[in-house]
Amino acid sequence: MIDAEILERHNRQREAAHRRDLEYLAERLARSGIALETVLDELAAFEVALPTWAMAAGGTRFGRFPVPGEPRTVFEKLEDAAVIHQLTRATPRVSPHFPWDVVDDWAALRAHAEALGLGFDAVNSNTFQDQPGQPHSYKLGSLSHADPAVRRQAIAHNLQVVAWGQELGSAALTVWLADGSNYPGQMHLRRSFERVQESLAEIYAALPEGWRMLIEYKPYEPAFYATVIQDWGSALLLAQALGERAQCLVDLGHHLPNTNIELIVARLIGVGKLGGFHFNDAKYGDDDLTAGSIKPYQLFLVFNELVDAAREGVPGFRPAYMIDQSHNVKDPIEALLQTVDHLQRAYARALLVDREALGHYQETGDVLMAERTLRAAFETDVGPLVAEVRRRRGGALDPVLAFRESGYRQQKARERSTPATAQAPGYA
Ligand code: PSV
Ligand code: MN
Repeated sequence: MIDAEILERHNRQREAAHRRDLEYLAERLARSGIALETVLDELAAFEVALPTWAMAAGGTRFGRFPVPGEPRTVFEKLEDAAVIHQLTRATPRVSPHFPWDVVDDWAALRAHAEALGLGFDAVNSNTFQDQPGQPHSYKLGSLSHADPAVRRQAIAHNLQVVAWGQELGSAALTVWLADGSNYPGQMHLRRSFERVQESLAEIYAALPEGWRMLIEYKPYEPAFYATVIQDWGSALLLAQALGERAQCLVDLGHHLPNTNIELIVARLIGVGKLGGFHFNDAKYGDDDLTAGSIKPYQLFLVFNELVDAAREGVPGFRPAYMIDQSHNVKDPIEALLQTVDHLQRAYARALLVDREALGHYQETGDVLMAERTLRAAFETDVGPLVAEVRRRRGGALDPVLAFRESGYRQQKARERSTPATAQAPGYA
């Protein structure tokens, strides 16, 4: 964790300027009939889970460039996650990925997290890589594999992941499959989907009380011709066939260019099947870039749908917010601090949308004014709002700068000897 003194000094030095910025914003919002305190309360409720797999440098299939002092174990990943939560006060949970995060002593891991003020979000299974010693290969699929023995192995892994998740106090299983085909004719398109459904049904039937299953979709990679759970339609078919506790997970990078993601979000909300998000951003495909770094307007429009649903009180609406990024060139901790800030800004802007006016313009067909209402919120500088929420909860006015001032990375570089591997870690 970062020394409380350093954090206090950081905030003290910026406090006067921050207060002036906030007062100006409060006055502007008041003119539009928006109460600052209401927005601050809503914004303070926003939480997003950190992915354990994004705490160390990611990589591409060409190489990986480790960051000095990056975490080597899940215990160290939690230490870094705790720093992110300390500075943002918005990331109280981490989402583990198995078997990457398997430990011998689950009670010790849970206690370690608790001591750091952290809990666990959805657990992720991995049937996209072969593990040492496993009898069957996932080269040609896992839950969809033509061979029932491979499917049984993949089902057993998912059940094992749920059991580990129970040890940690998690309540959701995220399933992402690399299953698919690289060439036409490789796989029976209809039957492979049926087999996934049957396999998922077995896992679903064994879910503990109170657990949800989140089904992720992805149009391509590593299967380049046809993935089995290709799109939100496929994920929705599965979720609907499985039952109430199965929902869809929207990973922002898992869409072909120009897909209208906010529309997908609206559709899933409409049928009660929006289970959660993997936030990131992309220019071309599954780029795993910092959320909001490429298409901030799209991120805002997604949050606009979320706020709209929350305000309306759509029954059963409680999406799990998670980050899924690969930090190939940025310091992972800094990138995550920046990500949380971007997410909070998108959310804050969505909170500022004048929904009554928007509804009126939609009803009366005033296209220009409807769009202008959205843009007015999007163009508001909400930086002071987000900073104020952090300050009130004991976080940093500027988390990235506070992190740099703390010297945490340099300290960890001395303490943790990083294995200088240039090996690609697989898909992120
Ligand atoms: C696949 O690209 C993915 O988005 C899935 O969520 C995986 O679990 C994650 O990345 C990490 O590999
Ligand atoms: Mn994902």
